[in-house]
Amino acid sequence: MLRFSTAGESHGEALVALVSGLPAGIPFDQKFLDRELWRRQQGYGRGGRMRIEQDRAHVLSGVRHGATIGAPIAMTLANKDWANWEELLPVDAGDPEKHKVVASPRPGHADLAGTLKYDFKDARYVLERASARESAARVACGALAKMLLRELGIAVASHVIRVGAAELEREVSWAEIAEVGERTEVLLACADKETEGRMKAQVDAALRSGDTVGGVFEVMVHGLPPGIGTHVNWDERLDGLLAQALMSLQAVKAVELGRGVTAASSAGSAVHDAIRYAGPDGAATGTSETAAENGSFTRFKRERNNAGGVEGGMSNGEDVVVRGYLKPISTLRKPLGSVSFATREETKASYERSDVCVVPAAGVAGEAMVALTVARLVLEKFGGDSLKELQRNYAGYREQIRAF
Ligand code: EPS
Repeated sequence: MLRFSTAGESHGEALVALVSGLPAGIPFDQKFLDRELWRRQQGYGRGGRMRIEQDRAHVLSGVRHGATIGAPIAMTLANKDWANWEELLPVDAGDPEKHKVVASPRPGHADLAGTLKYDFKDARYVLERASARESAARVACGALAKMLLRELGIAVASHVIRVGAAELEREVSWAEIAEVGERTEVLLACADKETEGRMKAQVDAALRSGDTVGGVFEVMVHGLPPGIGTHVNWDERLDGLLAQALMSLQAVKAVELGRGVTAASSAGSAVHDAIRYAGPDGAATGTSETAAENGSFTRFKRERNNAGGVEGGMSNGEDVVVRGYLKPISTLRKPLGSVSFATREETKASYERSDVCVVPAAGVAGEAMVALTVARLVLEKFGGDSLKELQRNYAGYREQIRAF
């Protein structure tokens, strides 16, 4: 089974990522891995921290001579900011005078519930691990999952479709979304430039007023065959697993698959995607971009994809489309009311350096979570200790569904 875990605090020495269950023989691509980490650090509205960090994954194990060897892959990502925190957050007791105590919990952050639960007097210990800095380690794990998926012709990309009140109002193609991931300068990672300008204005307004903004990112999986995930058990459904994967990201408060939200208020005929048959020679007759490109999967076609590529807890051969809705960052320059841990008096919530908008970064972390989820299910279905064995099994299944 593909498993991954992370360790590390936001201002500790390093983040640690551990991935096990990947087959041997996957070409390892350090440049790609570091570019994924770079992408997560971009975006208009990030705080001062991103000028300090330059994330790079240092692989300790599981990769030799440029390919995976089937053994667990351990990686570290150094926190450059550690140099400024070494004395404030040491592993040993250190000097209590130097501790940077977070004395009044921030509404919306993990501060209050975490201090109550772990019996701390200082929310610092909670926020250090609750911080979205942890998502950098997930992106490193997700990059490995993408390296596997691309050997099967499966790609994952994301873009931002809403920042505050500014929303993308037109359909965009897979090619446009994939292009967002290729950019060398990232503003708000929206496929549409005009919308991106309106999104920037939302961030500027929040910056001016000492506030923060949330938004929505969309992750797409392209080239996934039908039958990944299953309807037979609740905890093996692709839709449920994607929902958990995205909801587990810091600040994500809702997840939507395809047209899930508007479907709830629409007629069935307007929601479900009619099925067509392409004929015995299998020529793709669907008009949607996905049907044309994925024509080689089966002879059954769709002309739209309101389902977001998942029906009955399984992929159906169309692009998987899943969205993460982010609440605004909870650290506010104009803080909301809170209570001092020490005096129990009402006061303002603590403030420290933070971001104003992180939707593009969350989109990259979302890609990683989706890639890890899909890779896990692909490996469960097709197995294989080596990439070659996996590819053989995969080709056999493709032949089977093509002939159906
Ligand atoms: C975060 C607060 C900020 C963000 C951080 C998440 O960090 P700092 O307090 O050091 O300025 O920049 O995000 C990252 C460090 C990152 O790599 O994404 C928080 O409180 O969650």
